[in-house]
Amino acid sequence: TGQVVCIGEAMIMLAGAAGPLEDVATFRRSVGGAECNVAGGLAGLGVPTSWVSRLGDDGFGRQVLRDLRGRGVEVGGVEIDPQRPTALYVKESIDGRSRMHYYRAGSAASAMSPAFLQRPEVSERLHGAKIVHTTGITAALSDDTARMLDELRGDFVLSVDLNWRPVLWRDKDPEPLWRLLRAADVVLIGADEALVFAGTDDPAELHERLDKKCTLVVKNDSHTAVALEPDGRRTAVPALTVQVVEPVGAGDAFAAGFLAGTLEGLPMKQRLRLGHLNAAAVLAVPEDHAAPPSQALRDRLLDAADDEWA
Ligand code: KDG
Repeated sequence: TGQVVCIGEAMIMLAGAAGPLEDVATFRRSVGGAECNVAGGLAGLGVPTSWVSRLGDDGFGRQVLRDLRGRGVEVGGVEIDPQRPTALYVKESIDGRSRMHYYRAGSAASAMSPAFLQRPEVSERLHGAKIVHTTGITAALSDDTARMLDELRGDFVLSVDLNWRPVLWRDKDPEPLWRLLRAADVVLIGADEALVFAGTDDPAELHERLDKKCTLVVKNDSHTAVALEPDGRRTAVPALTVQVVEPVGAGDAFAAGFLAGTLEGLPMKQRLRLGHLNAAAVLAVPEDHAAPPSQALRDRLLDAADDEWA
């Protein structure tokens, strides 16, 4: 089982030609879901990784398992729900911008609860993990998943990506998400979503709001990523310049690179570079995940002088 365990919902993603959904005749199917994108990204970088979750007993669930296994992710901790379905989401592209439409209420994964963590297949994976990664999406799925995350503590580094999804929080109190963020050892946040969620995108202020206990990474899209550590150290690394095809999933790829670098014990600057490098690969494709950058490119760019980097 994995050095990293990712826990959260996978969805089948359907995407078609640009234009309003009512005009799109055919859709291409792939696999999305933030934590499973991170799991695939880590496995692609050679990190033994497990994804634990729940799926429906349906073709889409089997497709998720096949896809993740094919990308090298260990899935022995996945529970199949005989009744509830695997979730779907549809990506609509209008004027070059993607909108997500979720079909996930009452899904198999939304029934994850504290009891799910007690299943032997799940608890043994959590006990063996060095890092456990989840996101604010999982906190929003249901009261059960929010309660589950309150119990997700252990002898591992807890990594949380904010992944603020306003539609999932409509009419809901975000307090469970604040609890999760405050319990985390690593917090990853996009500057744009920080502004909406916390009312500020200032890294120092956000770190303060999280009691300065975690390593906080604030990513400002195409510009820079700033890491603040509990001891007050600050490291900033500019993003690579890339032609963006579709941005969804790039944050997950960044998280995978950053966490892989953390496990390798790389200095903070290289961790952030590996995050950017991995994100660049996903920015260049329409899917939510992509093949990892080659080892040769990694070796060259991680150690490049600052003026050769970006
Ligand atoms: O981070 C990418 C995810 O947003 C995407 O794969 C879909 O998990 C998803 C979600 O809930 O938005």
